[in-house]
Amino acid sequence: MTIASRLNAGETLLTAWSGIPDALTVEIVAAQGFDAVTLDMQHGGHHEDSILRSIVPVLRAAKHPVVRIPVGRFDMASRALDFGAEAVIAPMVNSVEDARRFAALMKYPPVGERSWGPTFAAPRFGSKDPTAWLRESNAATVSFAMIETRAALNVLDGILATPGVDGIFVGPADFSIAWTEGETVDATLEDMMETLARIAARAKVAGKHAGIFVVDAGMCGRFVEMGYRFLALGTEHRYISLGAESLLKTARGA
Ligand code: 3PY
Ligand code: MG
Repeated sequence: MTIASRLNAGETLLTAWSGIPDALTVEIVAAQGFDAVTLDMQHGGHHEDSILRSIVPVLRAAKHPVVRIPVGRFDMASRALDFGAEAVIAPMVNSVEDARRFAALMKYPPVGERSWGPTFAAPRFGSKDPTAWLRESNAATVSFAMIETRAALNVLDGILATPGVDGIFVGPADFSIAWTEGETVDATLEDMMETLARIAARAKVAGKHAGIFVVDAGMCGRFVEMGYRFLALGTEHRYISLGAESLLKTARGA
């Protein structure tokens, strides 16, 4: 099962979020109960080499590898796919032209302009037939355009209508900064929840997937109710600190 087929079947998937560019750390994260592991090149420390090496432990744990590329580096979307990523998240897609360029590098012709060379991806997924790979890749990979500014919100329907864009992914931290015009950063801001619900509803009407980064795990149910089906819970910093805190509490009898 690919991440695409599971999302198409209406499943709700939880992805871990990794910013530590180290395959051993990713191996530990991938062994937890997540459905996917997202390797973050935007704010996390992941880079080409760590992505190349970290996808292996994710696949070995039977999880879906996902990559968030840096802002505007749509060329990295093709590379992440060539390394074996099943989905790519592009941050700060603020115009239909951004969406078009992102989709172009995610999809092979005739949808896009992705160049041929699945050097690591095809062997990692056991494919020996290049034509089958060419035929199947566009449907088997998921492109998520991030909606996290007012500019993106204003052209949401255009982004959703862009061929090759399979879904949107909301960045609620940046969205809260935009929403409050720089007054605050609060990914749980009540004031913007109605708009986040509307974004998921518009994605559904357009037949596209909706994902979101979740800071407060207790809000997952609410986001699922809104229609979000790809939920990110991060990051290793939190996994480590929450684990240590819990152990210490137990040890000290609190
Ligand atoms: C945001 O909340 O702005 C994000 O980009 C989540 O990683
Ligand atoms: Mg963001």
